[in-house]
Amino acid sequence: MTMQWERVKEYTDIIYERAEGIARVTINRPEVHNAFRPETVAEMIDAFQHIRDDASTGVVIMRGQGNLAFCSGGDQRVRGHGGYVGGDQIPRLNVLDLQRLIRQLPKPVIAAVAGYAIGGGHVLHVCCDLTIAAENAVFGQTGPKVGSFDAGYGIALLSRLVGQKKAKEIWFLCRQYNAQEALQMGLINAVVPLDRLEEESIQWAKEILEKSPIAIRFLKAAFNADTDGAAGLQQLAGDATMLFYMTDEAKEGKNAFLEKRKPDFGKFGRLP
Ligand code: S0N
Repeated sequence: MTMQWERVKEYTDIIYERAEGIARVTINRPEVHNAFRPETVAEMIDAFQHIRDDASTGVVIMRGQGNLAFCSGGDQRVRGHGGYVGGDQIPRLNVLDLQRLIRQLPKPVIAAVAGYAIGGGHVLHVCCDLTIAAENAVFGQTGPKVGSFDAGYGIALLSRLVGQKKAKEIWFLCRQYNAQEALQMGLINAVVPLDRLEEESIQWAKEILEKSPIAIRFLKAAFNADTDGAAGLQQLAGDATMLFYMTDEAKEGKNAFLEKRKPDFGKFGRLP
């Protein structure tokens, strides 16, 4: 499956490309197993915001550069007092903003995992809608080993995927799990040979692209709504409002206001 990837924007730490309705975001720091620093995350956020507004993109594939790692979490070399420190010297945990953006994006995000998805990198794949792993993939959390933890999505979503007992094992013992073990525990969707990871991810993306974008959008919001509480409901409700704005009934309200008359909602009837 040959794709003509077009670079959308130029970044330092990531590569953002698109082709045939698919956006591909690659963490490009292979020298540290694609660990993220604040600038990496800021660039990912910028790319995902662009993807949200880009009507030509329907599905995102997230991956790491090279075959050794999807992402190894926060760059421990720049972990300072209270967060990860970038060029502006401000300690941040801006990966939490990125996690929420992935959840809120009204388009599916597929994690294509080759090699390590570890620590904060593991939480990133957990936040993605689907995960396709190469046979060399390795999954796990390291927080208690390196003096950190992600008690947000890193706990809530992981528990939904694999159950509380398994999630506690993953966090308390900091073991590493291979792709087959991850598949068996419901952590990922599929395992393929490394040389088929790209092709398989694109195939899944294309199958999604054939489907109704609004149906997919509502399904993603609905899957996330109960886990994400009021923020999840806000996303689902916002989607409902978007659809409502497309109806003659909603337009009657706006037009009546602009025409300084009483709205006539009586003509629209009521469904059971
Ligand atoms: C992935 C591991 C197991 C791979 O081991 P392997 O194959 O032996 O390779 P290495 O030689 O270890 O690695 C190759 C080179 O890459 C560097 N490197 C790898 N990971 C990182 C990293 N995370 N930061 C900086 N550098 C990294 C190695 O140092 C090596 O470089 P050289 O050759 O120059 O020495 C193994 O690499 C490993 O265990 N890595 C660390 C994994 C880890 O602990 N990650 C951090 C976990 N924590 C988070 O991610 C926190 C995330 C976060 O932001 C957060 C979010 C919410 C709430 C809280 C937090 C929080 O910060 O606490």
